Amino acid sequence: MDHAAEARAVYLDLLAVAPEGERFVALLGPHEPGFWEAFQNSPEAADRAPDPMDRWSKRVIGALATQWGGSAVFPSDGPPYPPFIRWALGSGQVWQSPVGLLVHPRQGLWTSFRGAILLDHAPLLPELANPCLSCGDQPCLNACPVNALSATSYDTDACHELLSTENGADCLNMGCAARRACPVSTSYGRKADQSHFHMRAFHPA
Ligand code: B12
Ligand code: SF4
Ligand code: SF4
Repeated sequence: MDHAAEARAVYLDLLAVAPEGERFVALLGPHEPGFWEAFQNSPEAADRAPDPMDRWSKRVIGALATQWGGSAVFPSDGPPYPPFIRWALGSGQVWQSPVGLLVHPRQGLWTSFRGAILLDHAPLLPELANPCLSCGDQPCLNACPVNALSATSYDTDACHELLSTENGADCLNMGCAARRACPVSTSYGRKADQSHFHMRAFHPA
């Protein structure tokens, strides 16, 4: 099996590969359908200890790293945080969208990373095109009710302020409206429950 297929077997998508010095970094994100159910049925989701999804990622990506002869790195290992954004932009398979967030042709603005694996070899991936270049209306730009997102900034105060009100229930329950507005996001099939889980981590009750 190739690396992309091995990742999918554990509900992860090999989203991008970038050079890192003499080595290569393989970036892994949730693969839907299947990721959310696999996580929900995991021992980490059941044990009620903190950070279940990070612990799921460490177990599953740690095992893949051993299988592939590499070493695993995780986005929340910090500060200082590992440069996931630089790696993603250096891959030629993920781009910065007009609202600042990263966009991937399979996941749209739902793009996110559960971890990465540093390798001595580069897994081959098919070439992909930046979806924003052929997106006429760019609906992500007008979706945030408080205009918190732009190409160069993210106003977290304005975002939290909205999430604290009734008008923020939509973002809190379904996930960020800008991320949802992207037509590529819509075709990815991410469950609202997963978005709610992350929004609650970002904006606790
Ligand atoms: C710290 C952090 C945050 C902090 C940022 C605090 C700040 N502004 O100072 C907070 C808690 C606010 C945050 C929030 C979110 N984050 Co964040 N965050 C990170 C993290 C762990 C480190 C970034 C960092 O400091 N790098 C070091 C500095 C030197 O580099 P930098 O490029 O200048 O970093 C800046 C950007 O990363 C930016 N940023 C961080 N998160 C987000 C989210 C958005 C929407 C935007 C526009 C910018 C942004 O803030 C950083 C500091 O200025 C990265 C993972 C990583 N290792 O990179 C994820 C990461 C950037 N976050 C991510 C996500 C998805 C989110 C959320 C959308 C998740 C959620 N729903 O809960 C939320 C935003 C809420 C929403 N509107 O939906 C994804 C981005 C994916 C993408 N498509 O672009 C990453 C890559 C994590 C991942 N596992 O995939 N995040
Ligand atoms: S809505 Fe269009 S412009 Fe915005 S991130 Fe999605 S594809 Fe790109
Ligand atoms: S979560 Fe809602 S308020 Fe926050 S940036 Fe996204 S659309 Fe705007």
